[in-house]
Amino acid sequence: MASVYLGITGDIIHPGIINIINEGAKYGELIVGLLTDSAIAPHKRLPYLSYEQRKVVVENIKGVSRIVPQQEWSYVPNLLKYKPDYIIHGDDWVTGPLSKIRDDVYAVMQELGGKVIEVPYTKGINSSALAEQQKAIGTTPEVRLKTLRRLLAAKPIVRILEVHDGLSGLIAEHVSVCKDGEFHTFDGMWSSSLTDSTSKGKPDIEAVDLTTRLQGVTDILECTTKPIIYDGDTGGLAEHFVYTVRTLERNGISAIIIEDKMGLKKNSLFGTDVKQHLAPIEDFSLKISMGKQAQVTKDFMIIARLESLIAGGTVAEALERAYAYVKAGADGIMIHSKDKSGEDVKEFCLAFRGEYSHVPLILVPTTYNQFTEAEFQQWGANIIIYANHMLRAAYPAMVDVAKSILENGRSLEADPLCMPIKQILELIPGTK
Ligand code: SPV
Ligand code: MG
Repeated sequence: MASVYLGITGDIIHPGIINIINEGAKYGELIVGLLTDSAIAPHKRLPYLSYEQRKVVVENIKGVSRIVPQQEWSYVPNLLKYKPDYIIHGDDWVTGPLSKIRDDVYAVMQELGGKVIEVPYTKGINSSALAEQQKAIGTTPEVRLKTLRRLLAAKPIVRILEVHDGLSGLIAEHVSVCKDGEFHTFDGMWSSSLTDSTSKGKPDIEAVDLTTRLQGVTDILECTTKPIIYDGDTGGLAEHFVYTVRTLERNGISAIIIEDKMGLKKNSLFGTDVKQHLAPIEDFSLKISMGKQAQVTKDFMIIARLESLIAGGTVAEALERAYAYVKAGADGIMIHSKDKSGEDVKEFCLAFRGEYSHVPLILVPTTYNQFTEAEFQQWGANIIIYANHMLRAAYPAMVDVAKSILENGRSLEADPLCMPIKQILELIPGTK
């Protein structure tokens, strides 16, 4: 019997997919290459269902003979492995970002002496449009919370953008760029103490309390579905920190990052005249382990942030602390620095990776931003946080408009600097 290969995500099953399965089964034994999370995540949104859940759904569809994992975005490795007589695909790949994938499939099927079947795309329904509609419905705290760990398992680099209100949350949720045939999006959001306090006209000294900050986070939760990493400053007293952990978990926040500073906290990027004091290793380790014991879910992450390099310490000192914090239960390590060369962070990352190959490493490259995500990946980093850019972008734009109105005594000249009224009325998804 002839064999037919069909690669799918199998996350949202709709009539278009059933149609292609029915068509494929007419040609012979239908092998479904089910894309794994790590095959999908660098190119598209992470599926709602895990691989195992998707497998259960798809193997119960009439016409599917067997399921094999497709570990790569490209079909080629599986085509070479299973040597099907046919491969079937919707004709939506003729143009657009999938056309390169199509060319590769044609080349390999020719080599194998097989055929490519293209079925007309089912009009009016597709998984991406359904996923957009799903976004409008929102998500649950439980699903959102888990997503960060799933992303870490599925993607070499998890890309996080600072958000400080619903509007910036919408940007992190929806903005995408198509580059070299691939869609680039942000994977999640950073709730920054710096931008939360700055947007309230306050200094970044833990003066905005958790309850107030959570009001802002709630606005973000209401209009987004992506995971959130919360900037927990020092975490406060260990006895208070345990309550913070549970409050965040209840809200579906995926992780908190706490920094090992002591006394009045100042923002780490301030000038060198601000002396930062570090907490004793034992005290900070205890705070981490108390937080870990307090959490209710297994998915919430407590990430330890090292301020050694900010405080003028050495990479060796930072490493000593990092190892102690991992032993205390930290789910990840954020190394911070304001050195523009990035050399200290790189040295830290490479040494840390030598000791712990899997503990997530988080970087906040505000000052050493000449490096790309691909380079940070080579250093062994897993999460890159763009920690303050949405707020920093908004402020000068607003000042320019305010000045233009003052200079001209009217707002006509400021119009090109502003979003058109029509666009702002349509900005919020679902507005008609
Ligand atoms: C923040 O965004 O508030 C941070 C990161 O803590 S940094 O400002 O770089 O210290
Ligand atoms: Mg902060």
